Amino acid sequence: MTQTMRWFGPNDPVQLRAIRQAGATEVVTALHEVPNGAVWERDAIAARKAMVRAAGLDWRVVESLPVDEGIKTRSPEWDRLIAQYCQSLTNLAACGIDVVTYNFMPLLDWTRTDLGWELPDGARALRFELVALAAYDLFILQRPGAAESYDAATCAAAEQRYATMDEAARRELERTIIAGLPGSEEGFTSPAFLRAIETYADIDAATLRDHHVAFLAAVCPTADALGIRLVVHPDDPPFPIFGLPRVVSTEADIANLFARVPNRSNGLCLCTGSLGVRADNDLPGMVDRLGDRIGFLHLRSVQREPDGAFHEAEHLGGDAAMAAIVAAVHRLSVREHRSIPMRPDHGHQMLDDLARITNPGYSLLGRMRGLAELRGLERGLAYAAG
Ligand code: CS2
Ligand code: MN
Repeated sequence: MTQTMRWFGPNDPVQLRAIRQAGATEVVTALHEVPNGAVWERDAIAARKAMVRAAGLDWRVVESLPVDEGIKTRSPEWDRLIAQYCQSLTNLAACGIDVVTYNFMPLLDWTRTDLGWELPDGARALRFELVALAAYDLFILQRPGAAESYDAATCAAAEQRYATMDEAARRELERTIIAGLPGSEEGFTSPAFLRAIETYADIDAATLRDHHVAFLAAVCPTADALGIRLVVHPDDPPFPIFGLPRVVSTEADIANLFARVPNRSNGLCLCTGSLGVRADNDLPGMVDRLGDRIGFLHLRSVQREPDGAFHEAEHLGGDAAMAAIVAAVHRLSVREHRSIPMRPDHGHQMLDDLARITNPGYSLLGRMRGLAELRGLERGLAYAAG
């Protein structure tokens, strides 16, 4: 595997030098300052790449080139937005980028309800509780029809939870869920979020799948010609939230996408943390079966909890069978003679980072620990395999 770390650009509190010292050889990054949908200019890409190179690292994987909402909803702007997406791909290829990550989740990217959940050892993890999400949805957002999205027990627990929260806790929950986590392109206020949800009123899962296929059918020929792999990041969490469809949550979803758009450039960013929330996703099996489509790996683990909750576990702990996953990746790399870029996707906030301002999930020390463990695991498996 090619060891990378995510870097949020010049404003990231984690410096390139630190990423290099952590042992990564490349960063994955994006022009976060460019508004959604706008073209990434060649000069700007080249300048960012030069900055990364000057620090002794490389940049070959983009995370993410965001897909504008107008593409997901097939708005009248669709043709223009597709042309702009293709132009960005062309500019990226000219600067030596060969993998471009995106996701197709409506409105929200990854979603959590607690950004600083204390673990027994004092480190902090990201956590998702369905009951807390429902409390926000039902009683703070007050989304019409929200009650239909949850079973009776969850609604009752959410009502109780809401009643125990003071005003500050309610605002904090609202901020955590919709203000925009690092890497997501948009943040909302609750009224704006409600209006945005309305734009999906006529878009069910089947329609969103069609829109995803239409997007790929339009951009993959360009990506094929440029030698770029477009890799879709799965839904996080991998089920519908706020009544919005999510269509990249299971192996069947992903296999269906490859069947409908067979182009070579149509690929996957296999995120074990996102997919691993569902017990019915067989992660090592997905590496085996989807292998040649995998262009990028996000390696982390989650611990599933009762009542639809989960938290982010240590990279080699939790529910993801990480040794089996990395063993499958090793077999794939040998079979295809390639080194697949990977990154530790999130890490615990720990040690000196507990006292620092950090991007939730993206503090340095927890990711450095994760990267070191994953690197050691791969090295050991490769040695054992001869
Ligand atoms: C990332 C996602 O932080 C994360 O969980 O894996 O934000 C990812 O970058 C996007 O979904 C990809 O478009
Ligand atoms: Mn991920």
